[in-house]
Amino acid sequence: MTNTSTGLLGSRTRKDFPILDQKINGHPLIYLDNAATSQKPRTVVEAIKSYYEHDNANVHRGIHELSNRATLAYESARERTARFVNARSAREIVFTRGTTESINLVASCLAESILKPGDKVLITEMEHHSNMVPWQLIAQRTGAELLYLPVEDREGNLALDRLDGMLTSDVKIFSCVHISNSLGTVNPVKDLCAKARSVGAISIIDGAQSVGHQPVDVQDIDCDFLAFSGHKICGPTGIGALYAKGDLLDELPPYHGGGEMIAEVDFSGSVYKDPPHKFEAGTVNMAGAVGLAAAMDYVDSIGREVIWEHDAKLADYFYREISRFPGTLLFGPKEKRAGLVSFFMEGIHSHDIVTLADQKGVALRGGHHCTQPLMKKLGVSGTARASFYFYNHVDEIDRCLEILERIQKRFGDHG
Ligand code: 7TS
Repeated sequence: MTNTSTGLLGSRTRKDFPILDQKINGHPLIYLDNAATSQKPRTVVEAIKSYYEHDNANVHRGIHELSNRATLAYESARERTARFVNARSAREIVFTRGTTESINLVASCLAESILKPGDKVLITEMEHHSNMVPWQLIAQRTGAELLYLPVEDREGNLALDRLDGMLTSDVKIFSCVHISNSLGTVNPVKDLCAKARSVGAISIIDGAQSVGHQPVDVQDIDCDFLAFSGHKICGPTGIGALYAKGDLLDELPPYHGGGEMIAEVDFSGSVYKDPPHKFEAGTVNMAGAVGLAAAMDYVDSIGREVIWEHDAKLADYFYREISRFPGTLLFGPKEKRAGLVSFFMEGIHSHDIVTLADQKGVALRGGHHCTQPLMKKLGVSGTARASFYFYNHVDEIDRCLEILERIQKRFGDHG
């Protein structure tokens, strides 16, 4: 593969990521575990440092200069986040700890307000545990039934021909991953949300793997809720968001009770603030929000169309090359995949692949990727996964493939 198209972006952005410039086990680090978490550019680290060095105070509570600055920084980050996903208003953005908390929040609040025994919640077999276990808990709590739209085969497509039969008027909630973290499947979320709407179901999209990798427009997708994490899009850990369409948040009960989410408290009860603050109890993650906004500025300065094209090219190349290895099973779509590839080498446990690759400086991920039921259905205990981001260079992919080939020859059943 030529170096030009996919090499330039990798070379241009690398200097912004000091962490990438190091040796692991005596070899240059090749970081291909971006689906788990991305690395952070200097601008994000600097923004957080500057916040703590100049502006830190608790938001909303204090009427003093630092508190005002902290409040402004926090609320500006909310505006920035709204723009990042093209929400109509910052009122539609609740800050959370990340995708997991966003989904738990919406699941818990919706359960209380709309679910009754016999209602159905439809998710898919390719959900990350964080979009599965909360619904299992909700089903137990409410007596609602949890249904799973099947995944057809190793190519990782949803059985869309089954959707109409499953999406009946009893389905009150439909929740689906945008991009699968273990398969690389890109689901047709706009169509899926339209179908959900047609039976009156609320739609929720898990955007953990999509928002930092391609343009995501909540108005275009027309979902009711979208969840995502900051740390996968160059931002810090411990911050993420839940987008909620229009005034949907007005109809939900609070999630956590505590300071910051109330307008007035009495011994007999409390009056809550308006959304989104009603859903942000306790001291919020100001520094995280500042870092998240800096991350969004950084990612958009590159352009998510460009990132998408770059990641997809690397993934296509990796997929094509590794498919030539004997005894190696590939997961996820052959075409139109996101920037990651999952694979299984006969005779080698995925954890051993990761450990052996690490000895040569390559960071991969192995295991069930928090999609254990899916792995079981596809007949493996886990896979090894290489996941890419814009700072990866095609030379790194070549080096990784070379190392994997050696591992496969030495330890695989077909070596
Ligand atoms: N949904 C998807 C699709 C994910 O990929 C992940 C994390 C989550 C939800 C949870 O995000 P969190 O930030 O709340 O933890 N995925 C992975 C992964 O693939 N490897 O490590 C974490």
